[in-house]
Amino acid sequence: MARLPLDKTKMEAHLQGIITSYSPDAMLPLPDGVLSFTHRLVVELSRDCLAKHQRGLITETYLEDLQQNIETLLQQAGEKSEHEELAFIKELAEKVLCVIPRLPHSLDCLETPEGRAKEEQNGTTDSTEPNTSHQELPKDLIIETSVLANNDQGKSEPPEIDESASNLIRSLDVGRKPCKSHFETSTLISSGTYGTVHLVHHTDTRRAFAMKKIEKQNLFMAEKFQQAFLERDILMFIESPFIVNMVCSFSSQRHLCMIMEYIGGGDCGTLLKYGGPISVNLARLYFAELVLALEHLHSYGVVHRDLKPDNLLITPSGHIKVTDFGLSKLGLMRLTTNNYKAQMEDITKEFLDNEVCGTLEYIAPEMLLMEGYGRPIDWWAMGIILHEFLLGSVPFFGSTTKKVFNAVIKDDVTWNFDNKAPPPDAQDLITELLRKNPARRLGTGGAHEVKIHPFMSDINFDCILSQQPEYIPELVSAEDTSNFEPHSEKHHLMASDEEEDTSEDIGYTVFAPFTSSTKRFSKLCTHTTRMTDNNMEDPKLPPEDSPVSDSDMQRQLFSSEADDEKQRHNDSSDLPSSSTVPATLAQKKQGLTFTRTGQKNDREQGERRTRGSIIRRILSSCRRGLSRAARTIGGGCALVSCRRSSRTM
Ligand code: ISQ
Repeated sequence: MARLPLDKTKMEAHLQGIITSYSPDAMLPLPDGVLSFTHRLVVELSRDCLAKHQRGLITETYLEDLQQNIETLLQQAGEKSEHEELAFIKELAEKVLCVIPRLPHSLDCLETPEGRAKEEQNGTTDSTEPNTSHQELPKDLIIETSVLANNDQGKSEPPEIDESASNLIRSLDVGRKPCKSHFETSTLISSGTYGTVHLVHHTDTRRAFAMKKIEKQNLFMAEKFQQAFLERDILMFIESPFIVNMVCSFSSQRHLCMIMEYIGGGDCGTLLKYGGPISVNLARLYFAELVLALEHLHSYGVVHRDLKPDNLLITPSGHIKVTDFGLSKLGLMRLTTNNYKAQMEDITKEFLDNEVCGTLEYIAPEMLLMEGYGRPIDWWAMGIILHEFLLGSVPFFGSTTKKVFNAVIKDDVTWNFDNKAPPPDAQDLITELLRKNPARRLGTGGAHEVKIHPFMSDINFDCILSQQPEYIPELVSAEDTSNFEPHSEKHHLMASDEEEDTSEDIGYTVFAPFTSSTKRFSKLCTHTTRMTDNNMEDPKLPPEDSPVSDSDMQRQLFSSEADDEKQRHNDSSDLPSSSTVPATLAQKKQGLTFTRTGQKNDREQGERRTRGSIIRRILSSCRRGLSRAARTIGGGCALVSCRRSSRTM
């Protein structure tokens, strides 16, 4: 392919200038998750362009790709965000696009008298200096990387910002910005080293959501600080029916909080723990939905890095959504690589850091060996997950970390299970996904490799949501948490009370930009206003209604923006159909038979509704008691539980 006659020094200096001046690590994250994500991606694209240029790999096709990627990104950012900082991203994008000679903003124009005159008119003389006037933040909030690396032990800290800047940001916190008082904390759903996830209720509408809280105290290292913002940015930007939806994020006194849709069907980890392996058809469906989630994430350069059954939530209609992007990494987006064949090294060694993270049993060999890694590590995890779905256990295990490590690095998957063995095409798929060499692993060349595998031949990827899953979780209300692992009340109280008696707001200014909202949050506010204005319902009333009316709201909040995609995937409803109710998790646990009784269509008002609600609560509490008993009794469960207690690195 023809190389372009670009002035090497000029172009590289220009790109280097952009990377240095605009690096997300060198400034406070933008206070809008969508734009912050776009900002990161554009800088990553510049980084890649520079690296390719230095290696003499720039071709016309590559530049076309670059231009198309940036334009698509900007368009999507514009659709998802109404924030005025879009101008800042546009400015950055224009500077990157200067490297493409055919564009009006060619690099040369910066050096012509007209170009210079134009720059001077705009008040900028350095083409790569970010014009901070586009940002709400004062210029002194842009921090030097050195500030982030000033710790004695080599550990860096988030920046300190003076009182006046702090007051300025505080004064900008007006209007309908999300904050802690919008949500009331309820049951603890999960907890880990990262923090906790609680069921919460929106104060005005009483709608149920999930809130992930991360302790600010744990983020006083630049990498962790950036990681928390990256998780928010990914969730804010990425929209897919197979990825948990974000509503808003904010900073409370001691926590960074992310409000997401509540998905009450539990997670696949709990399902496997109590129910053992799942059927081949269900495994195929879950796996296929995961392939779509991964395809979407990878196309934006997002590598999840912690895929495991515990991070796969089951929706009320029995489909899968990926959650927990707390360890994710952002590389290069690949929206238009049809023409440009990325080199194998670009894919398999995209990240060269020596960070080994994730959950040991799911970590790919190349990461354990610190050889550089990339998107193939997610495909490796998919192989482990499919094995676990079908056999109830991971393929590489051991009683110590070292033994697991050695098994992952050296052992081959074995299939000596006789009658328990999965079908041959499933075995083949697992084997292909668990290739030790990432260059030879299925998926490394793109999700299509996995989609066309014979094990997937029954799956219609275009309307996967219209397939009826074999397992429909039982949910007695929209806020039923009994499908999740129970957490001790002591921990629950501690976790929800910890905010109470502190007047200190940790790192207010540096964490303030964490506050960000989506159009879903605006809808929630609009809904509140409408309810209050029209006096339709008392918004303070507890959610007496059936899960259906809550689900209507959920649909309004979570479906409309992804309508195109959902329609493509032909999702008729987020609720299971009332006709068939296959085995539930509770039934699997103890052979119980709880049937859903026409709740879906029962929309009558008044007394009947209140009565229904009380009955449901009684049923729910009975069920919780029985579930607990089931968990305590099951000896077999304990065995599986042992196998599933995985180590997060
Ligand atoms: C949404 N619903 C239930 C559980 C969750 C856990 C983590 C993130 C989002 C969630």
